[in-house]
Amino acid sequence: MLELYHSGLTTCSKQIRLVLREKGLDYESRYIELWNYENLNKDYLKINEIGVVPTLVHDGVPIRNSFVIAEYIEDVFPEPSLLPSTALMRAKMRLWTWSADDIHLSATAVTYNANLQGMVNELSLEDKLVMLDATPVPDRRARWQKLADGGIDHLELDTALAKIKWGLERFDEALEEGPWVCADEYSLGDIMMLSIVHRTRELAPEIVSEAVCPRVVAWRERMMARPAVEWVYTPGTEETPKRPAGKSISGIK
Ligand SMILES: N[C@@H](CCC(=O)N[C@@H](CS)C(=O)NCC(=O)O)C(=O)O
Repeated sequence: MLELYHSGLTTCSKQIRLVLREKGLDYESRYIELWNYENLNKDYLKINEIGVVPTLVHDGVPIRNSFVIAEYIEDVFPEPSLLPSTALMRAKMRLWTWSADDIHLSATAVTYNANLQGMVNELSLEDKLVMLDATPVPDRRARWQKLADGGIDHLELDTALAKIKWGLERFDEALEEGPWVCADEYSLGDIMMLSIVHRTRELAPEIVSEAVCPRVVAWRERMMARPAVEWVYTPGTEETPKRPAGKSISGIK
């Protein structure tokens, strides 16, 4: 049995939901509410020790990290293939599945600043301390600490946006052979990068533009026309709980 711990339309959850959808695989959906830090609950940390989504549990065994999960699914369920047929193209694909994770780290700083600062401000000092104490990975804890202390500074945000733009310019070059990142073979590289491009459009739409990365703009339209992509990226197609009214730490306890 496949169980997917995810949070619906968050960047890394969409990556794995799309791999599963493209493969036509059924799974038990286990929703993790990030809004109240359910991802930091002790039970969840037993299957994902860094406290993030997604986690795939296959016959009781947890696999974490979207980059790793995507390859695992491909290994165990090879049809239809999302792996290019030559070693060189597989190397290219992995450069972009890895780059998606790398660019995502920069996107996270911008997301925290845009969407989560206000929510952290709502927590009491006591709740902030509980949340920081429950965050297991030092650099993630430091980022939450910055929010608790009033915000991520401009230099860090500007650097993160510059890194995302630089990454998408490189991705634009990688699409030269098109229509997909591995020429005519649709692969995990396309799937993992789509959610990064999608998130960038929400955070900094000027980056995903004709002026900066025209091939990425056209590729994104091709991607969105795929039935599996349309299903995964449309809000409400997968049942998700209603978002709680405000940020709280009720999920940790
Ligand atoms: N791709 C990495 C990163 C996962 C990640 O950062 N997930 C975000 C959602 S896209 C998350 O769970 N954030 C919760 C938090 O930062 O507290 C992985 O799969 O381990």
